[in-house]
Formats: sequence, structure tokens, C-alpha cells
Amino acid sequence: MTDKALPTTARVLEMHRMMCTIREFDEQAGQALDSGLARGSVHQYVGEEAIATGVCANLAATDYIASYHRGHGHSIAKGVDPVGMAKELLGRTGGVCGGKGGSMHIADFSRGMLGANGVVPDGVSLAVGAAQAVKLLRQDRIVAAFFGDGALNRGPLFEALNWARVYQLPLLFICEDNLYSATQRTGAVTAGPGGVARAQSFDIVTETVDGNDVLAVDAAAARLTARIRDGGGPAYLYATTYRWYGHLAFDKGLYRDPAEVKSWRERDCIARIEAWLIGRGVDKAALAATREAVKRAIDAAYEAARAAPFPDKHHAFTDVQDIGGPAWA
Ligand SMILES: Cc1ncc(C[n+]2csc(CCOP(=O)(O)OP(=O)(O)O)c2C)c(N)n1
Ligand SMILES: [Mg+2]
Repeated sequence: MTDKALPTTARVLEMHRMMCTIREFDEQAGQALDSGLARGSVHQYVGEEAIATGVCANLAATDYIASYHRGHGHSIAKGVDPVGMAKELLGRTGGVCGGKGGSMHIADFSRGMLGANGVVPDGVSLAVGAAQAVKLLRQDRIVAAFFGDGALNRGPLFEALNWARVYQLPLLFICEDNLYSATQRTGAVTAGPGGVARAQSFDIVTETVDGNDVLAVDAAAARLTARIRDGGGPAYLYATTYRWYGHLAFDKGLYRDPAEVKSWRERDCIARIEAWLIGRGVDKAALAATREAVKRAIDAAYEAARAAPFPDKHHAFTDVQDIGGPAWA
């Protein structure tokens, strides 16, 4: 897609379905944590769906992504099966990581999803390594690294930007700025001119988009990924957005002004694209049917997860990195 060509209705309908799928998955992920079915932590992506959707719409199955703690949306948009993800959240067999990783460790190499990551912002370090490998092996693929605004004040991001630019790696950085790093307003702890300047200081090309506008994200991602595929080196997409819920599913987000939350909910990425589609002549009933079909599919995913057995205890030490055996212990 170029600037001049508006996306086809079919493409936008697909992105709409994807955003609805991500939202429904994470609404139910939050309920699973609240009810004790999911263990550990769950960071919901509700409100931010347009970014993962618009970026991944420009990635091939063979491309790689790396993510962070709020990673369910990126995984689904990259093609990871929601059934395997629901099983993973609930710690069951058939989970994408055998039920042993949970929400923050979802990875599925078969879909190019290199992993969520609980360490801020180590997904970008992983992505640089993957992009370096892609370049050394002369492979025809690119890498996309999603991270939050909390990464803007962490050293590994600067190392990653520097390395990617020095070696002109095929890497798209995507900063999802939802204004908060856990309970802290990021702007209050960020020196300098902000998140875009961070990348510009490494001479990396940047674009800024309204991250709640999936068409804007799609168009910017199309331009930047085309540039990267042409050998133009790394690029950086800065997308502004907002998470509807607390940092974790059980955080009520009381540190946020309710008026601020309300104003961002009014900018809902799904409602916006539905209005656009209706303007294109799509029937309201067709959009409602998509939402219902998505709900049924996600209900079935969590139902399958609840029905699946926990992993056998004899598998507790499989898939675990060998760090040296008894001598190390
Ligand atoms: C190295 C490191 N320090 C601190 C934390 C604790 N922590 C978890 S999430 C988070 C804030 C992240 O904010 P951001 O990157 O903006 O992502 P968001 O939660 O807003 O999506 C922090 C500080 C961590 N996970 N890793
Ligand atoms: Mg944030």
C-alpha cells in the first residue's frame, strides 16, 4: 500500500477482525487472572490493538517480531494461535510453550514470534541479535521490535539503536507510548526532547503516528518496512496510545485521572475503524457479526484451555536451559 492508495475494504475488514480478536482475548485474559485461573501476571493490551495490527499487517510469515510484557496483541497479530496462547496463560499442556512460560514468556518460533519479555526492554536486544543474524545469513526477512515508553530511559534501548544503525540492520523499532511506565507518568521521569529524538540522535529515520488510528499505523508501517526491505537500515515508529486498564489486570489504575481515561476511551481504535467502514458502505450488522464470531472463537479457546490437563511433573525440567549441571550447583 502506498500513501496515494487507500487500503481496500477487505484489508480494513481483516484488520478490524484482528483488533476485535486481540481485544476479546485480553478481556478474557484479565478475567482469567482475576478468577485465579491464570497464574503470574497478565498485562492487557486493550486500547492499543491498532498498533500490533497495523504493523503486523505489513509483515510476512517469515519475518520476526520481539515483544515485551504487554505482548498478547503482538503474538496474535503475528499469527500465533489463540488456543495455544490461552492454554499457555492457564499453564496447561498444549500451551505454545508447553504451559510452562505463561503470559510474559509467550513465544512461537513457527510464527516468527521470538518472545514476550519481562525485562524492560530486553526484547529489543533480542531483536537486534535476530536482525544481525538475518543480515549475516543474507535472509529475505525483517525484524520488528515492540516496546513501551518505559524503555525510553533504559540503556539496552540505546545500545540496540546504536548497533542497528551502525550495522544497518533490517529492524523496525516500534515504541508504543501509552504515557505510563507501570504507575509512573513517563514524561515526569524523561529528560530531553522525548521518545522520537532518542532515535533521531542515532540518525535513524522516524515516523510518529496516532497509534489509535489503524489506517495511520498501517500506512506508516508500510512506508518504513518497504524502506527496510530495500536495504535502508533500521527505522523507528513512534505510536501514541493508551491502555484502558491498569498496568496489570488486577491494578485498578487509581493513579490516573478518570477524565483522562474517559477521553482516551472515546478515541477507541475499534469504534473508529467501524465508523470508517460504515462510511465505506459496510453494514453495521456485518461488523456486529464479526464481533460475535470472534467472541465465540475466544470463548472456545479459553474453554479448551480450562479443559486441558496441567503438564506432567516429569516434564518440569525439559525445555530448561542447561547451565552447567552439578558442578555449577
Ligand atoms: C529492567 C526492569 N526494571 C523494572 C521492571 C518493572 N517493570 C515492569 S513493567 C514496567 C513499566 C513498563 O512501562 P512501559 O515500557 O511503558 O510498558 P507498558 O506497561 O506501559 O506497556 C516496569 C518498570 C522490569 N520489568 N524490568
Ligand atoms: Mg508505557
